[in-house]
Amino acid sequence: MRLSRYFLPTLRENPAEAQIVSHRLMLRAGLIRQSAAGIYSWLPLGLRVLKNIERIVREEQDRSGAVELLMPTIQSADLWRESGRYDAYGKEMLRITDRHEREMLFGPTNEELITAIVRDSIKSYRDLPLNLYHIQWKFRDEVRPRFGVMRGREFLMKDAYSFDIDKEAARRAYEKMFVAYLRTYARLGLKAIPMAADTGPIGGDMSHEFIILADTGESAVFCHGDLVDYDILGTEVDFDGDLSPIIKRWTGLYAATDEKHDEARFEAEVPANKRIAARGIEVGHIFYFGTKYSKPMGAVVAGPNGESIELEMGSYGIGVSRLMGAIIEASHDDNGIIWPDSVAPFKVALINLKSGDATVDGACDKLYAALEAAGVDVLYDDTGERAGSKFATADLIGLPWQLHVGPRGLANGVVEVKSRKTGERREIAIDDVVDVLVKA
Ligand code: 5CA
Repeated sequence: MRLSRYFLPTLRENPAEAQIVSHRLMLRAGLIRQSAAGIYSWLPLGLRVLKNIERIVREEQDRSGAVELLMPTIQSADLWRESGRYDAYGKEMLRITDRHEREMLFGPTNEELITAIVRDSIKSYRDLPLNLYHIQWKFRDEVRPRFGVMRGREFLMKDAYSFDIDKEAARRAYEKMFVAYLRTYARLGLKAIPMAADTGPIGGDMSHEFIILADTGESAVFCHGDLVDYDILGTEVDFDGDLSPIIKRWTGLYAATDEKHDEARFEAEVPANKRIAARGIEVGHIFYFGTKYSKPMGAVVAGPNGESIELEMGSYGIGVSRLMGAIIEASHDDNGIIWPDSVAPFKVALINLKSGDATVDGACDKLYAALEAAGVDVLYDDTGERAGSKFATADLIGLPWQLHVGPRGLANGVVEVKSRKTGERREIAIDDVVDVLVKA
């Protein structure tokens, strides 16, 4: 992509309304714009990151055996009356009346709708287990939307719903999601710690929140320090096999959110030098709630002996749009964002240090074409801005690699490659640079 033909409205100054670094950087780097309190437009660069996060979330859901579908944003109030949550949900639910005076709502979550779909579609225990998910916009009329996409009113969530014949099968479904979540966050370049959590309006009796430690997080959390260094990507995972050793490892050490915290246990189980009492960002939340929805909604199947069995259910959420803020909180410096490779909107910022100079323009055009041909995503800064301003923009938007091309280097047959993460700069022969960046 040529920057001259792109839409990247960056801001030089810190926007006054943004209190935390991720919100400031998302506005400054031209990723989002607010359209109303807690409601954002995703500008082209932000949308590319959002799609990348979504892709990784999807790949890991699919790998674990969950199946994607897409449910609508607008739901019927009648459905929510079946579970009793229409009145219980309160002011957070955005209620809408259509032209026929029918009561509708903008979905804050989807337990009722998915339960109705499954209830009306499957009749036998042979159709189980089943885990269905979608990635869809939600609306919650939060009292205090804040911190940009961290606590939005409209936000993108991945929500999965598992249906099983008994508790044991439901526990397996829960474990699969637990491990899929660990893999998802690790691939996003994040250290997320699963912590025992409260179930709130979703309900149920087993629940974990996945927490990124960050001073700007809204939750107070407590955990054993060793959990921070646990690594899932080095572990072989067989989703059809026994996942309990992985679950035991991650739940064997103390980790709890504020609501579940037990100070006496914390002090007894965690040595003083390993105690972490910190703040965190909740990037995912999983629940097992048995028959809480299947019972009132009549979601049953015939068991092996023809008996009627209420489905055992769980639900599993990932805050897809919130994750973008969390990634930035975890990965930035004074100059801007530092995207992990896996979600970066482009891999390379190609910077023409002297636009208008025929030799430099020619070399940049060639490199741009060669990189694109090699499958490398490049944002080519071909604008007439000064070099200093181009460097600042490249640092702000945080692409993993910068390729600086100027007359002095070209005279010696070299270009400069800079790593955004380490700041390290290397001169590389112009003929080798495409290869180097493909492999980087
Ligand atoms: N139905 C269940 C699981 S599918 C559910 O709704 N769970 S939840 O309420 O915990 O939300 C799931 C995830 O969505 C949270 O862990 C959080 O990462 C994200 N989330 C929740 N509220 C917001 C919000 N207002 N803004 C941004 N992300 C949010």
